[in-house]
Amino acid sequence: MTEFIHIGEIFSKKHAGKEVSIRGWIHRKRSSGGVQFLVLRDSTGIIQAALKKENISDNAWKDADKALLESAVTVKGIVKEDKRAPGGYELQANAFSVISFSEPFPITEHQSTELLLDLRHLWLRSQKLTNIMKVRQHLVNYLREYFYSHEFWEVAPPIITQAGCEGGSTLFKLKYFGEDAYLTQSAQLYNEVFITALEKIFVLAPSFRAERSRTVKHLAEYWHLEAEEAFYSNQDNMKLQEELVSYACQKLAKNHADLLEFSKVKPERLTKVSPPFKRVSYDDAIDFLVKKGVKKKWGDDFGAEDEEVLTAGLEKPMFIYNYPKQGRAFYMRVNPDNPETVLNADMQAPDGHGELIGGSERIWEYDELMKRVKEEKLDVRSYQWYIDLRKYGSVPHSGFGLGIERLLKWVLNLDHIRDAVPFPRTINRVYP
Ligand code: NSS
Repeated sequence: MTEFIHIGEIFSKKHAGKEVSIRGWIHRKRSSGGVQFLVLRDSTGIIQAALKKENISDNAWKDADKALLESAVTVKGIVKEDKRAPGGYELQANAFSVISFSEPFPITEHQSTELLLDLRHLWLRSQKLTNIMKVRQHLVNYLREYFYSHEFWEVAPPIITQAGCEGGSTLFKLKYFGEDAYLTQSAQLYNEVFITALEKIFVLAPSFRAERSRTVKHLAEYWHLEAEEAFYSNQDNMKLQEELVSYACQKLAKNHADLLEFSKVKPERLTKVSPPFKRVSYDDAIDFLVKKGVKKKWGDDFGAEDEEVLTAGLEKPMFIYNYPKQGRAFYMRVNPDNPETVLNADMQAPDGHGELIGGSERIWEYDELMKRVKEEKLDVRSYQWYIDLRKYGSVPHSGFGLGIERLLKWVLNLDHIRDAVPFPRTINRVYP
């Protein structure tokens, strides 16, 4: 049995001058005289293999000649230091075989965005998307690590639900054995159940929004990292959020500068992300926009352009807190100091990358919640279990939801959120 090593290991020096076997895909190829140069790719990197006619069998030479880009192959050869080769090493092949020949690869250099999306199942292997997927895994890992090291329990709420959380207009409806149900928009209402058992919890799961808007920030299916914390105020909630996001940014900058730089992000940009983040009240944000000449009045929502003005040139995210009660979700606790507003906060990314987090203190008293459910004309039956929680040892609590793709879009400065997820679901795409 041949022992294969990963391409990445070759750059560790210890294999220099020795014979190794690798397997992967042909990334590029060219030939000159009696030598074929194959650039091979695996999950850990790329390396050039030089196949000299006199060093390999006739059949291997013919197969190498015939094999098109993206064919899966194995190569055995001697590792040679070579300053001219990318990465400083080259493989001088003495054996080559094809695992499977590729047909002509349909993606060549300059392709339209639409075609690349149609061929997403083939485009995912590109170095650009591979790198993004790697950063994504590290980012998620650090976010989880933060929670695990701060006494949070990871929970498993349902995806199919009858209790909409963020308003009816973006619910995906489905038939559940003859009953109406929805794909979840947020685990929040269930998260509020778990805190009476576990106090501090988090969940990472898909959320679904039937978003009609075609923007660079909206997906119909996204990965939602949500937390809920017993005995936390809105202030405590913001502190937790800024610590969480800073922790992940710092770790990425420290441990994965190579991946960041591959995506043209300077690690120092993320090193600067540390608590505290700027906190601006909704009232002050409106004043700020008005002073900048934007037509806004108290009670208006912030659109993408407003967010750009508010966050232009920031080095780290900021919070906007205490929004008008009108238009906010039914579960947000009313601000005792100004009942026209609620105790909530959104975390906005710099330079108009959009809202990273939405969070709030929750209504924890029965009568107040019942009043809001009725005001919003929600079907009490679907929410009875949620309202019930206020009857059995209810406590003040807060929580939030962070969109993983939004965070990754900002971290890597991506133009569009669809590249932060392998198979983007948007209003006009559910294939492949
Ligand atoms: O609607 S949110 O602002 N808030 C909630 O869903 C709360 N129920 C969460 C909670 O308190 N447990 O969404 C939270 C975040 C938001 O800040 C974005 O980062 C992300 O979820 N989000 C999205 N990402 C991608 N695409 C879409 N359509 C989207 N909608 C929200």
